[in-house]
Amino acid sequence: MEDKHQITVTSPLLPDLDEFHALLKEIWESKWITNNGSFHQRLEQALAEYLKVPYVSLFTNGTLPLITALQALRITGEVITTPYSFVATTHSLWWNGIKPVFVDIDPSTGNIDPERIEAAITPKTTAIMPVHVYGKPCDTIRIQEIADKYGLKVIYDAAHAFGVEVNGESILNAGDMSTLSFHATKVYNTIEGGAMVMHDAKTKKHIDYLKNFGFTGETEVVAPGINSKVDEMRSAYGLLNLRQVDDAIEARRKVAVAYRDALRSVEGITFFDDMPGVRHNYSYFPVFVDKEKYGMTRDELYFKMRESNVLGRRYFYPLISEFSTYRGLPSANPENIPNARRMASSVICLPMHHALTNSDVERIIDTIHK
Ligand code: T4K
Repeated sequence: MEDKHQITVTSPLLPDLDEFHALLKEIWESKWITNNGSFHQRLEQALAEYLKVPYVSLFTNGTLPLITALQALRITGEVITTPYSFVATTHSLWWNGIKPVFVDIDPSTGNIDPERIEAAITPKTTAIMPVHVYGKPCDTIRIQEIADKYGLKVIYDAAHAFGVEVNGESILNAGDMSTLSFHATKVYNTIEGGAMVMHDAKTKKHIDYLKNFGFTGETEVVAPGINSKVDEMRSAYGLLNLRQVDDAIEARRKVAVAYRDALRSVEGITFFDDMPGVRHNYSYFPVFVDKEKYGMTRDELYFKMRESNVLGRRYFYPLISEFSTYRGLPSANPENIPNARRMASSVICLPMHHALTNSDVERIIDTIHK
């Protein structure tokens, strides 16, 4: 009988249960379960080494470091960002009372188009918040040039960019700060989790205060902080997952190669190729459907795939600028963001994770070939 099990867009990387159990036993015996425990400290250190960055501060998800980075840098007024992302990017601005200003994307990468940033700068602009969408690196050099020229801060939403390097250097070192998501659906996960990457010890200390209500000691609070402390169980889980993340990325790379080999000849289906000098993490595999050439709309293909139990996802449709909270903003005007609209209306992210089998990949490709 034909196997039609569900193939989901992703599947979490899970540590070995016996190894995790052994660490849980250690935590139980120590009776120290949260508040900067030893596993928490070890994970921050291990991540800084793995990611080739000077400092990492763990957070309980990928949204709170965005909100906290804006607080720490005292960003106000207007921030230039992309509509082509997960809604948390723009929400972090809204939670800080900042007005998002959407700038269109570069269709060759899906990332904010640096050449359109200057036109969106006003006297109220204080920062740029780009996103390395699907883990594809933004043009960080050009963005920094513009930021320096206008005296703006740059906070990268690097939720998708775990382990991504350009010419051997971590993409997370760009800008003033970068944030990561370690959600279950990401290349590297701590179930729920996230992190902020910063350049110096002073900032790391300040951020560590902010994620602990602003406490600097038992009786002193220096800022209106938040609670985003990661517990010992998730930290131990994260240490175990870090050991297998390279194998997971390699497994993902093989899936990407198989997709590209099979889909390059399909008229009306396009995708991104690897960028020279970049260590990709293959966090997502978006394909773009041209309805004239493919003979079917994106949604027709999407629902046809679902009928075969192949559950791709339309990340990022609708655009953030189309949600009710944001669509009244002047920069949400569809005429301002034609490339983002085109991408959002043509994208399907194919299933992409470490545990896909060859027959899964064949089944997925078949649904597109048919
Ligand atoms: N910035 C960017 C650019 C982001 O993409 C995100 C999050 C953030 C910031 C914020 O970071 P976090 O605060 O979330 O850490 C997912 C994730 O919830 C979200 O983390 C992610 N981006 C976003 C792009 O996707 P959903 O609602 O699409 O996930 P869900 O629950 O539908 O899961 C998708 C598939 O994954 C399921 O069909 C099966 C599989 N799955 C999922 C979970 C949760 C599993 O197999 N096991 C699981 O436990 O949002």
